[in-house]
Amino acid sequence: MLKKLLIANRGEIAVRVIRTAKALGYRTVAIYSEADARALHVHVADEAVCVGPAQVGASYLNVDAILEAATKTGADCIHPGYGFLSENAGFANACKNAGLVFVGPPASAIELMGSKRRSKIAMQQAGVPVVPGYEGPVEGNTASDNELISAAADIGYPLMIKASAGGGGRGMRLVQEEGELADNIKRARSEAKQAFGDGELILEKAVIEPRHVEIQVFADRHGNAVYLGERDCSVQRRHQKVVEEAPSPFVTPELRQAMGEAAVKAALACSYEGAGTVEFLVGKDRNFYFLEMNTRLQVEHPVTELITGQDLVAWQLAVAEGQPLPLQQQDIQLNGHAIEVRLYAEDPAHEFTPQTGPLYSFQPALGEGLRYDTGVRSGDTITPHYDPMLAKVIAWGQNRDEARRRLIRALEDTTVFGVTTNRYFLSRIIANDTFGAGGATTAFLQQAFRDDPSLAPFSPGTRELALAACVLDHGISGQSGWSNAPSTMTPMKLDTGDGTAELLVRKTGHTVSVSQGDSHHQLVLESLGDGLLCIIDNGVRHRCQYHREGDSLYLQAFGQAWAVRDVTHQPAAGANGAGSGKIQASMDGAIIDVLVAPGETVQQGQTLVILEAMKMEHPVKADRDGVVGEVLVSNGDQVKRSQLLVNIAAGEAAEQEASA
Ligand code: MV4
Repeated sequence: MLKKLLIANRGEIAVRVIRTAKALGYRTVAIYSEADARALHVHVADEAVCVGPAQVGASYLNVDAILEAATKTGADCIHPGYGFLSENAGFANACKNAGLVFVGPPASAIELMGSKRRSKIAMQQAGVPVVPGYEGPVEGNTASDNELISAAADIGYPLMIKASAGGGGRGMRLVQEEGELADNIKRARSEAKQAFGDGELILEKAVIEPRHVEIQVFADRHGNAVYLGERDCSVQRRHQKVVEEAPSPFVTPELRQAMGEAAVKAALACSYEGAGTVEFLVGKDRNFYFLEMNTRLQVEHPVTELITGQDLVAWQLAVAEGQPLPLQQQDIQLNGHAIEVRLYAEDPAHEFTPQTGPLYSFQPALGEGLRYDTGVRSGDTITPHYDPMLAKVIAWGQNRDEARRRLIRALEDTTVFGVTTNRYFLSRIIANDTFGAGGATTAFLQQAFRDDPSLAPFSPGTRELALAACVLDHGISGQSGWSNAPSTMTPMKLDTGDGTAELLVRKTGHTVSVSQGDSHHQLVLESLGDGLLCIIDNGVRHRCQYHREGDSLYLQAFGQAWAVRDVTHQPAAGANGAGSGKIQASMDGAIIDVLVAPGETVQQGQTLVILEAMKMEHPVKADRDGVVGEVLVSNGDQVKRSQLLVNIAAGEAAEQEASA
């Protein structure tokens, strides 16, 4: 019988695990980095131990400090969550050696599934369908370039080269024809050596426009294994999952059973224990192929929980205690449909750049069939140290359309003020016709969704600016009531992020008339208070939510969110809205490309360097026209947020313009 669980993770998954552990009567211990001292997961745990400074490597990956925290608090088991140490065989072993129960599979299973080459060979031997390809000799050495080249002739094209140690799309290359093969093998090998310290490669026939369907499995130490249906995670962006749902709209009952039985075979073949996910590619013809097995509880486990009515963390703890699985296969029933989206602090209009800063207000919209898994609350700060996921928003319905409608509603009513989010992007995906018809493959976002308006910056129009002016005007005048005497036209300047809007505002009683050049809009303000207000626009009442923070105003209405800063009383900005030319890093990261040199003439908006942060590439752009002065970084440099990267001086052209 286990009594005290240490959660070796942070954020929403730590909170999620603690919730079930407490419900089952465990005492809970959180760990945290210095940056997370006030985080929600620390707050909800019974006890918490600091395991080091903000950097991931120095805290949430610090095995010695984590084991010491367990010893010090008397924990008898460790839940690794996902990411961090969750699929680290060395950590699973270290727990065991320290007399602690690792809530997860045996180290041997983690290790096997960490190798594409070895896992594919093992799965093939167990009778699990794998993508036709070449894994090299069963025993012994890694395949040489020449062995791979001769194997490719039998596989045919297009084919994929994959790093054996890779995963989640890393170390993967698509080869269209024989002429491109040798060169790609060389590059893939050196990249894999660089990235994973292991140049081992495999080849696979490419499955065209596949769906990503994964099976949730569970196994206990008594030799039982079951599957709990599938999750469809086809909607991805650069190998990051965006939407996950269960069941898959593409999977028939027959296919579900066949895939489920194959996944159970996979678990039994590696003496699995606990929660696991077997990933498959599914072709248009509904053939399915083993891809990899994830030996952890996954981010998207809630959709499986909602359609099975089971608590997977409770199952994990039961299995870790040595109990048999709570249910047998015939007792596992699927009910209704669940869809999850990952709500991120990121900017879809600027290559999904992660956003950092204060989260002034976060109000999840609760309601029938809705679940939020989150690790943040109003008042927290989103830091550059970790993944900027704010919450998983999960909707359940009797059927897929009901789940979709509830999820769209939840996204529309959720407010996040302070950081830009992908909220609108997510609701547009769920509302999309191709997605609605169940037709989204892994190519969906790149194909059907490329020109969606949610990928462009939202420019508030006169109606949106009039609403902002109403709220700001009320605040500035500091009146508690409204005067019916007509006021004079008041000029107002609002910084909308991509320019300054100049408005004329006239207030008469509750009616506000706003002019922006030739454009006019009249609104009636019905009530105001506590961040919620009602406005009447052309006879229709609209709900509006807002948050005021100094000169800044964050707004959400008409299905959109936007922010303005009141700059009415501030001196004018530089000409053409040009910046200072001092280009800084917007977040901590690594420089992976430098595209300009000193003396080069650049234009506002031109990409200067590429910054890699949180597994994504971010172009850093010129904020003015001019000539590059200094370039203060080079390829491979680690940089801190706000660090100066490039200096741009006003060039000849810019000077001439200014003097003209
Ligand atoms: C493939 C494939 C097509 N054929 N393998 C990408 C992530 C990694 N887990 C495997 N991936 C793929 N492997 C063969 N033989 C296409 C992908 C793929 C993909 C897979 C799942 C979800 C999204 C994807 C997006 C692009 C490519």
